[in-house]
Amino acid sequence: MRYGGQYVNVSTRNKIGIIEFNYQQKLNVLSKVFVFDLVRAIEELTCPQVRCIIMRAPKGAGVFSAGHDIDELPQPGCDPLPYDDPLRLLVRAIQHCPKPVIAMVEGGVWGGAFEVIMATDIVIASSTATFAMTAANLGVAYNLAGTHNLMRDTSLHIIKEMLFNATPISAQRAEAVGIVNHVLPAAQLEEFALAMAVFKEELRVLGEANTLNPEQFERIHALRRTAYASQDYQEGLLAFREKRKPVFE
Ligand code: LCV
Repeated sequence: MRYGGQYVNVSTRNKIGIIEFNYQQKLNVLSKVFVFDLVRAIEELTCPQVRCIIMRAPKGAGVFSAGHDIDELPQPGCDPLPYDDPLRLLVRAIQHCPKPVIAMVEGGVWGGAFEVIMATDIVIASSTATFAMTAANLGVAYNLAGTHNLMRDTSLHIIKEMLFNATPISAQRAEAVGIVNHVLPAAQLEEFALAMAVFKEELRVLGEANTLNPEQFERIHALRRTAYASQDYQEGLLAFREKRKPVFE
């Protein structure tokens, strides 16, 4: 049984659905077109014949995903990362998928892609994988819903360190702090991930039990709009395109 869109290769093996990224030409950045194919693949694999879903980059990938497509980031002054932003759509599709989703990680995981793998149920990484939250390099705060998810899913100290430093941590460090379930040599990754297939909806609903009140939400959103309207955000985008370190005010 094979599905697939232009940017994903989807197959099934022993009742396990495998979504392999096919967007290396842009380092698997979470562009609208790529996310559309990923979400559709998850929907198509949410069927009786499939017990569990694995998401992966191609074998040997140096970059699992370079995160949000910076070319598609909101322009200054408009609401940052609205509800229907591709990154938000993909995270919700994974969280709401009734099948267990395993992230099988080789290569670097950057920015929004880190939240994507944290939205999955189990993370298995090769020993050379790395994980980085790099919003600070663009002069912005990571998006509100994403930060809330990460604070719920990871140690607050670790998330603060990753957000403040905006530099990659190793697979070994990620395993030690509970971000990654297992670290294996790349050659053993596929066999291990396939062997691990697993109840989910109850844990998802309970995990979302704590909420923000409207005033708290508005206050945080006002702060975020300030960041996105800032000169630093402009400088962050420009520095990235000019391949130089940003000089923030
Ligand atoms: C568009 C890209 C990207 C990219 N978008 O190859 O976390 S938040 O809040 O910031 C959130 C909004 C978010 O997720 O933002 C994105 C966070 N991602 C990053 O900070 C990763 C940025 N990319 C890199 O650091 C490097 O590209 C890595 C280390 C991933 C790969 O380095 P490498 O030397 O192998 P290049 O840097 O040369 O990139 C190859 C091409 O991909 C583009 C990049 O601009 C370059 O394009 P050109 O060949 O046209 O110069 N590219 C890389 N990442 N996220 N485009």
